[in-house]
Order: sequence, then C-alpha cells, then structure tokens
Amino acid sequence: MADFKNYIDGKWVEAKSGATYERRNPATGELIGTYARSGPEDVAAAVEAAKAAFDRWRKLPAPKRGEILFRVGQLLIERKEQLAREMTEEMGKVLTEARGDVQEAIDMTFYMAGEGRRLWGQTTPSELPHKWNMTQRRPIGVVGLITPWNFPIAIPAWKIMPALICGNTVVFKPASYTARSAVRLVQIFEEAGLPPGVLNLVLGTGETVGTALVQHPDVALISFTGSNEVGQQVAVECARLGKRVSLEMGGKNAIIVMDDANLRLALDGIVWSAFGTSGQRCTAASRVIVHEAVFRELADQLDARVSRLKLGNGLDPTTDVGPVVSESQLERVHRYVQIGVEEGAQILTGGQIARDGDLARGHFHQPTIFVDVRPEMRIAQEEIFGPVTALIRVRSLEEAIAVCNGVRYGLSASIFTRDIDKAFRAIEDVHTGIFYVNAGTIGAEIHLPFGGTKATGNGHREAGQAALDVFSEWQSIFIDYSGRLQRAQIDVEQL
Ligand code: UN1
Repeated sequence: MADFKNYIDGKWVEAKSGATYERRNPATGELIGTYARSGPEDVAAAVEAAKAAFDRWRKLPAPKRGEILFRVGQLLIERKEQLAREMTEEMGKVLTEARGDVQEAIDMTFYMAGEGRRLWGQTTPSELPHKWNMTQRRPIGVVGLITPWNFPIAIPAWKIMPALICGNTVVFKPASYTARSAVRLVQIFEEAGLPPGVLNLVLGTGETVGTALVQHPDVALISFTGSNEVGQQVAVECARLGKRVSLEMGGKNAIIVMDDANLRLALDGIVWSAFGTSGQRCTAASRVIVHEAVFRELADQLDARVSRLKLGNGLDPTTDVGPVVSESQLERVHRYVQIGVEEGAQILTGGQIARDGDLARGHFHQPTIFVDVRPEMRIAQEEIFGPVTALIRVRSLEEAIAVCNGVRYGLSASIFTRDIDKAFRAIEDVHTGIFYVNAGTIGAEIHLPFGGTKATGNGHREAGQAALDVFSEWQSIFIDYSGRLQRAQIDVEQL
C-alpha cells in the first residue's frame, strides 16, 4: 500500500501494478513514505479521464474556472506553513525558501484565477464592409505536465494554473523525489471542488511515466521543466508525434560585477543566488564574472562570508544551506568539483562533501567557490545544479558580456554597477531571457515571462500573460452580416 497515491478521475488509487517506491529526507535519511510507482497503464487511465472531462471543463465559463482557482489560492494560504515544512523534509531547501516556493504558487494561482475574467481576445476591423473580425483563445486539450523537484509546489502551479484557466484538462507527473508535495497540491484542488478528471496525478520513478505521457496519442501538449538531456528527448518525441511542447531546461547563469559596483550589495546577491536552494535552481548563479580591479577584494570577502555559511537541516532556523536532494545529486556535484580541480581551477572555499556529526546522515556538500577559472572550463560551461560557483576575472565590460554569452544556455544573468550606461549596454547585449540590474540571478516575479534563450528552452515562456500562449491557441473568427458572399482579397478592389 502506498502512502501517497495517484489521483485519477477524482479518486486516489494505487498504481495498477501495486508497485511502490520510498523517499527519504535528504537531511536526515528518515523515511518520508511510500509512493505509487506507476506504469503506462496508469498514464492511460489518467489520460482517458482527462479526455472525458475536457468538453465539460472547457465549456464551463472561464470566470467559474477562476472561482475554483481562487478557492485553491485561499487553501494554499491556509496551508502555507504545513506545505513548506513538508517540502523542506522532502527535498531539503531551508524553510524560509520553502515558504517562498509556496508563496510563488499562491501568487500564480490568484494571477491566473483573475485571468478567468480577462482572457482577452481582439476585435479588429475587416477589410470588407458589414463584416467583423475577432479572436479568442481556445484550450489545446489534454496536456501533460512534467515537473522537477527543486520547486515542488511553485513550478507545478506555474503549469497547472494557466492550463486550467485556459480550459485544458491535465495529467500531472511530478518529480519522484517531491511527490508528496504534489499530492498535497492536488488534495487542495479536490477540496476546492475541481470536477473529477480535470486534474489527474500520476506518480512514478525514472522516465517510465514521462515517456508514456509524451507518447500517448491523446496528449496534445507537453510542458516540461527539467534537465537539458531529458528535455531534448521530449522535444524529439513531440516533434515525431506532431505535438506541441514547451520546454524549460537549465541555465549557466552569470553575475557580472563591475569595478564601480556596490560590493556589499554584490556579495549579498552572489551568496543568495549561488547558494540559495543549495544552488539547485535553474536560475542559480554558477558563474561570477568580476572586473579585475575588484577581483581580489570581492574574492576575499566572498570567501569570508561563504566559509561561515552553516550547513544543516532546513527546518533548523539557524541553517543557511540545506542538503542537496539525493545521494546521486551529491555525487554529481562533487564530481564537478573534482573536474574543476583537474582542469586547473583553484578552490577558494569549500570543496568537500560535508560529513561532520549529523551531516553524515544527509546529502550535504560544502558551498564551494572556484577561482582561476577560464571561461571554457567545464565548470564554467555545464550546469552543475549544486552549491558551486566559479569566479572568472575580466578586464572590461565587453569581455564580461562575451564571457556571459559564451555558454549554450540563456536563462538569467545580472550586472552590479553604479553606471547606468553600463547597465543598459549589458541589457542590450546579454542574450538571456531574464536580466537583473543590481540584483542576483534568482527571484523572478510571477507576472513576468519566465524562460530563456538558446539551449534553455524552445522559445516559449512560462508565467505572466506569456503562459497563456503555451496553454491556448488562437481562433480567428470572421462574421459577415452583409447578406452576400464577400471575397477577401478580391472584392476589396470594388470598394
Ligand atoms: C527554477 O529554478 O526552476 O527566479 C525556477 C527564480 C524562481 C524560480 C526558479 N522564481 O529563481
């Protein structure tokens, strides 16, 4: 019996095979619970339920769909503390950040609930008389949502809320590590009165569930957030099957620190962006590009600050940095530290797996800073997804921008400078989807488009109005009340 089950057609059910898996707290090793380990047959049942529910849901007026979302938002507010605590237990981020994760979901829920009374289309003049043109958004159908473990409530909310408000029905596959958070979120929808079949949850490990979802002929759209490697496979499959796909895949985000920067502010921004969520954000600052005039001073101060960060259980209010999510992630992060050393970079701070006292029970890596990093090194090119950042020395703004752009990803970047001209030149020439001035690389707000260029995505954006473009398609409508056949492009000549 699984403690945490699938939710299909309004019922909580085991995987048809009865299979389960376990999840342990990454800070303590304690068992959190057992979860349904689903297969293609469970995906098929979920898709069938979503397909059956689609017509009624899309025909429910959008403001009524929005009312359900408003109730979801209210319940998220009431449960915020409990959701945050469970999230910290499940994936390790410190409690203040887990609260922020839930808050991001609350904000997105109310924003999209409000869209129920907007969902604007356009009306336009016609080129012909007695004729009227307009557009409306239409849902896509059954959508498959595949989400990562680093934002267990927020990222599902970024996808579920716009999907539902646009009138789609959903099959949701959360990361296996954070499936309890996904269950909690879906329970809230159930309490808020969402009709059966509109939102279905399928839990599982590895790629089994995701692959079945991507390949199912009745799933019209896949929205995926995760690694570039998996995202590429999803993109290939979706192209082969002719389905819509929206991808958010990673970053190699840089903070630029110019010689005229407010260094105290820059330090705050670097520490927050590189080591928040133990560096496990797609927006994490895993490169810091520093003007040579302030390099030594910044490196010294950063070393002093970061070597004092306290590793520990995220539920302990004195903890600065929690564990990474799993043993395999810990190994991966540490392997990158070894690669950095092999490439000739120097460790300024950290560099070790932390094993003192209670830390030995969890997956803790010391916050790590490299210096003597060349831009072409693997630690300066590849996404590490852990508490590791690389300091790169440059001589000018032009060089800083070239280094910043010299990676395959294009999610987020920032500049610390007091010179407004430099800030605007960086905005103009850095080609990331998100850019900050005098702030770190993390902390996007939900009403603006979120996403990146190049290998980060495939041109779509999440959040804000842009999310509606992922989860709906335009229908153009031409209404002719002239009483005769008017031919566009042809009869205009007689006007
Ligand atoms: C992610 O890491 O996948 O801007 C998303 C931020 C957060 C979201 C990050 N609002 O860092």
